[in-house]
Amino acid sequence: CSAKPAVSSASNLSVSDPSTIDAAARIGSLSQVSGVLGCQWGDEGKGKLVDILAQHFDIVARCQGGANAGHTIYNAEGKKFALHLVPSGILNEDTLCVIGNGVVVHLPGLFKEIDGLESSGISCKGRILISDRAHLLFDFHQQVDGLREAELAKSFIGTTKRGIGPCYSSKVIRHGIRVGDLRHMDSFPMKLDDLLLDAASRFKEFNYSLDMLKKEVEKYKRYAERLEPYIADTVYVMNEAISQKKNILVEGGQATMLDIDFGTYPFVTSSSPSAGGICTGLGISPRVIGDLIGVVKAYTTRVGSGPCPTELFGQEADLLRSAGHEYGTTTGRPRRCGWLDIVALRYSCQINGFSSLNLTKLDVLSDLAEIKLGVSYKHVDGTPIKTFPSDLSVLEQVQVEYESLPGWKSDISGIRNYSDLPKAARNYVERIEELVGVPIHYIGVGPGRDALIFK
Ligand code: 2SA
Ligand code: GDP
Ligand code: MG
Repeated sequence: CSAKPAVSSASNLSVSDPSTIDAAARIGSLSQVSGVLGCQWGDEGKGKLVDILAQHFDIVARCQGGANAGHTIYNAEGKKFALHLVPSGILNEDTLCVIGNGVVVHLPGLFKEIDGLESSGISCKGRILISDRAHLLFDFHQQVDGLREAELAKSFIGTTKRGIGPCYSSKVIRHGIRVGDLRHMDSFPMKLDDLLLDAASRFKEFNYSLDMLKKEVEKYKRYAERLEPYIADTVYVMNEAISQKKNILVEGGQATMLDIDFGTYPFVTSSSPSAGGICTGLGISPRVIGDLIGVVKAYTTRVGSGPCPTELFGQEADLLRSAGHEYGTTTGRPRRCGWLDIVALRYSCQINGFSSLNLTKLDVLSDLAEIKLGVSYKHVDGTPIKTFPSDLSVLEQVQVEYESLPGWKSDISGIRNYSDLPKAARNYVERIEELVGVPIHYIGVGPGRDALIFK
């Protein structure tokens, strides 16, 4: 598979230095079905890359997660958009956005997002399709998320309280209500009643009344009408698009280290943000997936609880947080910050088989005299650890061995050609490539659409 032939609309990404790869050539060589996935604990800047690449893809599809995601993107005029459920392809008017079966959909949130986009002049009608197989996330799921976090007390997960875990629980226990069920409003009240009674029997703080059910049913009757034009059998849509040689870009939410299977369980999300989630969340074969781009921040951030071996504290962490504006896009929570963790990155590359990486926020490190890379882990007794530990008690106590590299101490945010980066910055990029064995093809030097170096 090869993506759409070279792309004239890449003019805002044009590159003049012949020693640097042409943006159009780089993007044009991507496979017909490609994916952008997070390598770390989320917020790597996936949305920005998806928005840039979307100009060259017919479809951008979300396959997992829900409104816990927060993808910040800027349009050509520099206007900021924070997307949660709507795929980051929405700013490109020729791109169709698909919300796949693996996503959990909170309709009040989705409509709010659509209304916000439409009031900014972004048309959504006919440009967003939602799988009839996707599960509905209700307000009560959000309430249960909060109750469960409170119950966990000190060992809380630090969820976004967007109801993600409870909704996937309803799905997995085969109790969930799907988007397609909105076409059968006769049986909807009974199904919702079952779910609410279940929550009430589990949490004494959950106040359930018939009045509550009635109000919710009335609300969903209206939503069902409004949603109808958006509902589709997206498995069919995706597979038809593939056979018609349309180009599809899959946008991952969260990231590999938050994966329900491969992340730092139980401090993870409840979906599969790694490569496997593309197939289960969209109903497409692994045989059609070509390029997978891993997005990795030049340092580490994590929001919520759980181990983060290279975490920094005090002034060092504050410096990164303020330089990188590291606050949650959905909840505004301050993100924990640390050095880039090569052990976790290597593990992430192994699981996903990335064909290339996008190193983001390199500009954020510009003021530092010295930059560290966490290159290996050791047990407290000094014995080396060869793999990324699944055992949290081991992970929480690992000793990280660091390699130190000189900083470049200059502003790189205006640079667009790789060869124009200071030598120390190129050394940092190339050392990461060497340590993980995956080429870095994209380097972020600012939040804007144009602030991307193609390598
Ligand atoms: P949840 O809500 O059940 O998925 O939370 C479980 C864990 O997954 C983490 N998680 C995230 N981590 C980083 N970014 C996310 N999206 C927002 C953003 C987060 C925000 O873009 O900034 O605004 O706070 C995201 N979504 C889930 C979460 O922190 C838990 O550790
Ligand atoms: P996502 O969830 O992976 O899409 O990332 P978020 O949008 O939650 O967080 C990434 C933040 O970094 C956003 O505010 C982006 O605008 C910003 N960003 C992305 N790439 C870069 C970059 O290369 N440099 C800088 N300074 N900011 C960036
Ligand atoms: Mg985010």
